[in-house]
Amino acid sequence: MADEKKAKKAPKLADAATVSIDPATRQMVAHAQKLGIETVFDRAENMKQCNIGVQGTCCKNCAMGPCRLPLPKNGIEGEDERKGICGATANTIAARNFVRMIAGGAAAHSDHGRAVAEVFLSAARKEGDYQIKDIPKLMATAPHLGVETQVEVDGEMQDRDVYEIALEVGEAALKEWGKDEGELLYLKRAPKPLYDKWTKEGVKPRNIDREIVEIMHRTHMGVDQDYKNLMKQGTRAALADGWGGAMLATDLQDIMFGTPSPLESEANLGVMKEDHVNVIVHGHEPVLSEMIVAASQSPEMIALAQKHGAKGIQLGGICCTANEMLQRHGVPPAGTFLQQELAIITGACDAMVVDVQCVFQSLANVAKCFHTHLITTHPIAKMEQKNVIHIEFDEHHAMEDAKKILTMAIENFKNRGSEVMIPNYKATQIAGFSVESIQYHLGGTFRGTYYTLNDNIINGRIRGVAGVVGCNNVRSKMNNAHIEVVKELIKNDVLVLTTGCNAIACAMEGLLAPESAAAFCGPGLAEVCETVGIPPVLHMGSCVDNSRILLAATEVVNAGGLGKDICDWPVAGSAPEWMSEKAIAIGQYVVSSGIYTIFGGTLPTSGAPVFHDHLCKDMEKIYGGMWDVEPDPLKHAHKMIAHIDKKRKELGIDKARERVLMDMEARQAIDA
Ligand code: NFS
Ligand code: SF4
Repeated sequence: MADEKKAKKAPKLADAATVSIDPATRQMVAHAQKLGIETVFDRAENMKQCNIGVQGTCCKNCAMGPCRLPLPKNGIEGEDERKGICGATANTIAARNFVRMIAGGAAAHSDHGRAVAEVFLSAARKEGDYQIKDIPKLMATAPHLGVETQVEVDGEMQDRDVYEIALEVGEAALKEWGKDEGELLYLKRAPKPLYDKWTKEGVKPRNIDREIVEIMHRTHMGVDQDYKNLMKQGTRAALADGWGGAMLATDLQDIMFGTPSPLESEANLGVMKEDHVNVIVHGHEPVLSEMIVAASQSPEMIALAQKHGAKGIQLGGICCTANEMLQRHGVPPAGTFLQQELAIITGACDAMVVDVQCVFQSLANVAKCFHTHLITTHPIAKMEQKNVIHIEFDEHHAMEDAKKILTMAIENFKNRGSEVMIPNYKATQIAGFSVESIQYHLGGTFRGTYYTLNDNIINGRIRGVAGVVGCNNVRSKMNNAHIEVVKELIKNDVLVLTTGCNAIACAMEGLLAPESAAAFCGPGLAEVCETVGIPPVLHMGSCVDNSRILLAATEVVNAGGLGKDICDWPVAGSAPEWMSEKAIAIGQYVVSSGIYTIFGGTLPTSGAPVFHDHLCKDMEKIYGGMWDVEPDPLKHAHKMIAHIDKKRKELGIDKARERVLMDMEARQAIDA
């Protein structure tokens, strides 16, 4: 009897048939359940979300609490009298939590940037295995960091030595994290009216680290208790991310590893190969993955793989490392954030190598059921489980480390069990659209400009542009919102720029193939895509590469004809399935750069309606951009389209679109 009482209830299982719109994921979740291996989808069934946390109104910033302030069932009548033990209001608590999420996100992106800057410096000093590859990008970046690219010799200007420039660029970049005076240098890359707004509001970041630390101070028990003032600091730290840490990460990575330009690849778990050594690289900093790519292409490693009975080495990526390896080398993503466990459950993953961010600790438990080596590589990201191997990756002997890791994977090939199941699903994609390559593609001229893009927006063939980005979240059907939102946008002639796990989701659904223009687009966008030869959804990289979207938005302003600031032209942002603190940091820097930004799922502000309105209404008056939230994908897309149409009207280009559509109808009638 006692034993019976003690016997635990069996955990619930997810319904494999409905976890995702992706067939590979459904197949693998069912397979995992058959093998008795638990995945994130099953755990979500057994872990109920806390309703107060979802509302953003739980405070545990001191040991008198936690204090919980849920919205009363019938809403709030009259004055909101909810308060914590110290008297903190729901607005204060939600705002403190929100800006702490910004701090977490900005810290993650920016610490990634700092690590890249440190490796960059060692490359500039010719110390390690990394080089300065993209000299034009170095030359273009240097002036933004106050570094001269030319020097006067005998009255004539001459180019300076590349490595000398790189050294100064690296030093100037690193200073951005902790300089003791001034403001972030990249802020001046924004359109002047935006820069002036930041000045007027007093939100220009001084240095990256300081803004994050100040959030931790202000949100300590009993400091800043005014949600508007808290959000000013939230904005400052978010801008330090978007126009600081993340943008520096992108620029320095491009200089070291090459600026992406379009290339063809594939996506989804089906990129793994049964007769190859499969190495999955998961995480975020390309410093690691660049070396693994290089090592995997070395004749020595390929020969070793063949000696061990494999045909070769197949790399695959998960999360933003996938996007980094894809955009520069065409290495195919094996999946998004929610597919990380599934890559191991194929039974064909000989090693999974991880660095930082978005890595499930459950990978260790899953790896235990297979032969897979799970290898952590970063000093700040280890796992407690005993089966995890830690090989610390160091830029000074990066190639050696990469070869060591690959050798372990190769030697593990023979240990695969009988349970190998690689789902037979993958799609073709074109990825790697940087600001520079879009300029080239859409410009169509020798020098390239954004004028052609602007022209097509003005004449109405392209209704507007949307950045659709961000994570998967197990609380909704995987990829469903991503794909519905993107499809609805392109159907309505909105060109989509994508990064992060949305980019991988779009690739898996074939939206990044040029053929998707004819299949899914409205007539205007289809015409432009077919003429220029681009897909209607442009893969712009990883999440730190959202900085590319900021700069592309700025290029549009600079090309002319669409207003003087980012908030003037028809552009919107979206994260349909967000989950990470990084998404909140990105959301806030996009909003305070003037862009209407809508999230799917829920926002942790719903329990504090006044604070919520500050984000969704007041922000527009201050920065021209604002937050919004809408879980229904179709409504979500149409809110973005409504914003785009509002901006077209304000610019006086709403009629042009009607004319274009009428012309098209006439032409189609003749064709028919
Ligand atoms: Ni972005 Fe990249 Fe994916 Fe979300 Fe995680 S991988 S940094 S945080 S889950 S998009
Ligand atoms: Fe409660 Fe105030 Fe302490 Fe937060 S800081 S836990 S609201 S007493």
